[in-house]
Amino acid sequence: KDTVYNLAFDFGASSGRLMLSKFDGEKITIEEVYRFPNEPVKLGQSFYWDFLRLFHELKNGLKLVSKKKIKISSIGIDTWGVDYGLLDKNDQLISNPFHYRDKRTDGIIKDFENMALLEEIYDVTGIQFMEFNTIFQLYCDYKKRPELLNYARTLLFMPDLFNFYLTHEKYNEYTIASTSQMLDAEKKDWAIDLIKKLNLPEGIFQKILMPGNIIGYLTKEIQEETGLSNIPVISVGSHDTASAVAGTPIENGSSAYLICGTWSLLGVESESPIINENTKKYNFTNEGGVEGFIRLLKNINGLWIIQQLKQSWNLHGIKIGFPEISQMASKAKHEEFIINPDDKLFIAPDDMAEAVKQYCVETGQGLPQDIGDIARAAYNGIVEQYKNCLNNLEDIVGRKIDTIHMVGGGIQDKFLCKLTADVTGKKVITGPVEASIYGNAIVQLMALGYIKDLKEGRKIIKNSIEQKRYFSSI
Ligand code: LFR
Repeated sequence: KDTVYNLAFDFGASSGRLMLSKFDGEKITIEEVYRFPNEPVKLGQSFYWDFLRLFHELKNGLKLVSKKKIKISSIGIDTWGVDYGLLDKNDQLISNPFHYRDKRTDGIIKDFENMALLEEIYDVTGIQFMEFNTIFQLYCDYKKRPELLNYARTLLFMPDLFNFYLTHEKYNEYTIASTSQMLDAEKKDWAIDLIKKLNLPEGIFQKILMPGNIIGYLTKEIQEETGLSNIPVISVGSHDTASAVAGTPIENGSSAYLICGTWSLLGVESESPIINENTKKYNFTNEGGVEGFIRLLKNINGLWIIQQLKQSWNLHGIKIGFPEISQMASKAKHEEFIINPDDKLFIAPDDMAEAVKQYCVETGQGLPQDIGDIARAAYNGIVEQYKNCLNNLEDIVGRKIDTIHMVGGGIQDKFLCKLTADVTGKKVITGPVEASIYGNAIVQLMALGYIKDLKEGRKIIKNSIEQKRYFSSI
């Protein structure tokens, strides 16, 4: 069989990359073509994504591919959730998209005047309350910068925005749109009543497009600029987490997935939304998945804390990388320090190491003494969340979970994997590291008819990678 080549772009909170996926009929191998930093910009009091730079880097990646002179079958793009750009009547981008860590939504849920409406939002959307959800970002736009919404004719989430400037087609892809907290989880379409009740302009929302469809073809301008031909751009699970779940070789209903990146996303796949008192109490989310599945999961503040610890030590002149931090945490003098990663302190502190120390002191644990102690407090906090979250999940779905499939960049951290097995008491199976790339690629292959369905895609992924196992030794 001929090899099929697809391009998968995955934009993360700190970097983006373009991978070339090669499918030979049995296995998928992936090759990194281009990696670039994603450096958000503080401008005045606001925090933005540098969309123009990111689009520029996307084109740089495409130019590199075109030099390879291979026949590319399609392109798929996934990014982080919730953020969006607004276009005016001439399809011009009105403002740079805000970063979800921008502070304008701080306290918005607490201050929300209409409690009944909050209840309704959860009942209809089934989405975990987080202040950065699109619904609250738009509500801030409406309250603080109404002129912006007056000019807006189109709302596109980050992947939709890239897709639009590549193809001139406007859609809101289903999985990314679900992160907005404005989709009706049952209907898999816009919750128009909610949108009206919030006084948001319903006209800006686009047609929902399911993963696995062709969005359009590279425009003439992009073809000329990059040297590529009229390649189709495909709607993948364009929320990175949706692609990562699709790319996880889950085999049965007693397995959970745990995606370890900047965020930790822990959950199961469900045939339909589960929205009840339990999911509300535990604040679980029902995000849209590939093949119509629901991603019933909890969004946990994850390796962000470790990433920020590294940054804070590096800024203080301590040249230390992730492997050393992990190593020092595993050998910490004091193994018992622990933080609550969900505490507001850890969302966007100026200095994460100081934030961890402050938390430990304020909660009466004393002062962590060194890098090992501080890092250990963070690891303990993150893994404790995994444990609680699994308990809640078992409560919600009414069955035991015996295996956790850990995927994403974080699984290169063996201490994290082992600690997860130890603290949760579950079997941990790791791989792939590049789950979102694999998930992105198989949905393209499904759309093009090379792979039948998600199940077959996951078999191929399992066939293509090495998995590791960790067992609890406590
Ligand atoms: C992970 C992720 C999470 C989302 C967060 C913010 O990269 O997409 O799923 O909650 O980023 O968008």
